[in-house]
Order: sequence, then C-alpha cells, then structure tokens
Amino acid sequence: KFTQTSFDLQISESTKPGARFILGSAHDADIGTNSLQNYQLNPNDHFSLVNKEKQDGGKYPELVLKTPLDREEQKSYQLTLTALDCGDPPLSSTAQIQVLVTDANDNPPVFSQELYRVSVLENVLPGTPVLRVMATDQDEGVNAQITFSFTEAGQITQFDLNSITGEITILSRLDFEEVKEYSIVLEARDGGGMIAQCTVEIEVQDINDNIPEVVFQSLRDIIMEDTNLGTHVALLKIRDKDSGHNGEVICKLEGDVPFKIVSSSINTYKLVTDGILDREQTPEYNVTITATDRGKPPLSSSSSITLHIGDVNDNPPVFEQPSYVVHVAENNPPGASIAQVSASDPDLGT
Ligand SMILES: [Ca+2]
Ligand SMILES: [Ca+2]
Ligand SMILES: [Ca+2]
Ligand SMILES: [Ca+2]
Repeated sequence: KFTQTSFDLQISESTKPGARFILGSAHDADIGTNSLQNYQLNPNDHFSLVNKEKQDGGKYPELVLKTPLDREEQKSYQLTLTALDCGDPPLSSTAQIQVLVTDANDNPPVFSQELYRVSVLENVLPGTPVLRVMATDQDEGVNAQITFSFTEAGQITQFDLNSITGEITILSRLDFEEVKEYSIVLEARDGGGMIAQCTVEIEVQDINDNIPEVVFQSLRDIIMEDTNLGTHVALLKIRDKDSGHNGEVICKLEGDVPFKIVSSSINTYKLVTDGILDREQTPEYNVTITATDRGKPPLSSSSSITLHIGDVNDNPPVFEQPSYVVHVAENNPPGASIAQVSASDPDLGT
C-alpha cells in the first residue's frame, strides 16, 4: 500500500534528461517473496523508473527524465505507478503521479511581421496613430510579458511608441519636403530578457502645402520703345517644393499687355515683347504673372514688375498751327516783335 495515492511533481521544462525525482515508497505487511519486490511505471516517452534500495533493504522508486520536456507542447503528465509483490498471485497497488511542467523562458517574442510598412500624409496631426506592431511569446507569465521599444530611441523624434500596446503615434509634424521615408528598428523584450526585432517603414506622402513662387531675374530696367518684337525682357523662375502634380506649375501673364511669356526650360520662362511700344502713349507697364500648381486644390501666387519704356526721338516737333498769317503795320522799328509761333515735341529731353 502506498502511503499516498497520488504524487504531485513540478518539473521545469529546462530540466536535463537524466534528472531523478524521488517518490514516496509503499509498505508491504508481508515478508519474504510476498513482500514488495518492484515498482513499475506505465510506459511513456518522457519518464522511466529505477528501483532503489535503502540500507535497510526497503525499496523505493525514482522517477527519471528520459527526454526533454516542453511546456509549450504539453504542460502536464499523468503517470501511474504500480507496486508489485512476488506472491502468487502477485498483489499490486497503484498511485497516480501528476507531473506539472513549469515554464522556462525558452521562447523569444515573435513579431507578427518582420517588416511593417505604412504610409501617412505629411499633414497628419501629432497624436495620430500610425501603426500597431504585434508580438507573441509562447511562454507564460513574466516570460511572455512583452515590452516594446525603439532600438535607437534617442534618434527618433517624430514618433512615439507605446511600450505596452506597440502602437506608434505621430509625435511631431512630418514634412515630406524634408524626409520622405523613415525606417525604424523596433525591439520586443520578454520578462526574461529575450529579444526580437522588426523594422517599421513609414512612408510620408506629399500634400500640396507649398505655394508656387515666381522670381524675376535678369530684368531690364528700361525697354526702349523701338525695341523689336520678341526681345527678351526678363527671365522668370518658378519654384514649388512639392512633388508630382503638387509641384507642377502653370504660368499665366495677366491683363492685356504687349508682352508674352515663353517657356525656355523646366520652370523657367522668358518675358518677351509682343506688341508695339509707345512711350508717348504708355510710359510704363505693370506686368503680373500668376503661377498655379496642379495640386488638388491648386495653390497660386502672383508677382508683378513695372517695366519702364525708354524714349526714342520718334516724333518731329509740331507747330501749333500749320500756317500763321501775320499783319504787320508799316514803319516798324527794327527788332519789334511781330508775331509768336510755337511748336511742341512729345519726345523727352532736348
Ligand atoms: Ca519568452
Ligand atoms: Ca517556455
Ligand atoms: Ca504646391
Ligand atoms: Ca508637400
């Protein structure tokens, strides 16, 4: 008879094969061959039994681990221990051995993906969630408790990571014109110190947040009024820091002026004369160029210059009257004024 009918054993899954565990012995009231001879264990893959003898001849069983345990595969075993005597017929009694496999931290956390990719608009507000990484750990308890962190936390200023949930949020404003993509290495660490890493790639998407600019270059201060048609007056440079359609700019000359713009290379236009200039009629022109990008919605800006028309002597002097009739009395003293004529000239200067 066993002194107890069941045994509870706790064996760590990290226990090496060959390890022995002492079990309680049974008592047999008989003596000789009828007394207790042997212990047996039901056949199983992981455990075997050795019969040990005490100094006083009493026998006791030792449970031996044959092959490694894995709590993640099977966390308990029910074994049956049988004690036999050598009587005829042999008598036996049984006891249950309940083996509970305790956890060892033998599994690192595992991310649901090695690489996470996400894209966000450059104008997302701080606090906006971007992505959530996930990791699992097959162990239990503290050995499966995961905390997340950035591997190079000191260098990451744009994003925040919740160490418990794995959620990444925007910490400060992004700018596509400055950084188009972030590649961040993340770490998951379990309570036993095992680590896994994953990479998060955050692609920043352009939005139309830059107004196109018009800059006048190589401007002539004065354009002579006899300048030939098609003469180059100024150079225009267009700038828009956005990309794609958001940075594609259409230029337009406003109003009815004797000039036109001609595209000369990408984002460069020439302002050329395109009509008759007449200083005497229009001494200066205000030329306004509007640049509009192709974003949705489009952004635009205007820039103006004043062009001064230079004088050319293209007008003869003109008398006020085509002919003058003067009546002069006789016997005038020499030198007396007899009449006044006047002429004017619309040109400038002398
Ligand atoms: Ca673990
Ligand atoms: Ca484990
Ligand atoms: Ca733009
Ligand atoms: Ca932009």
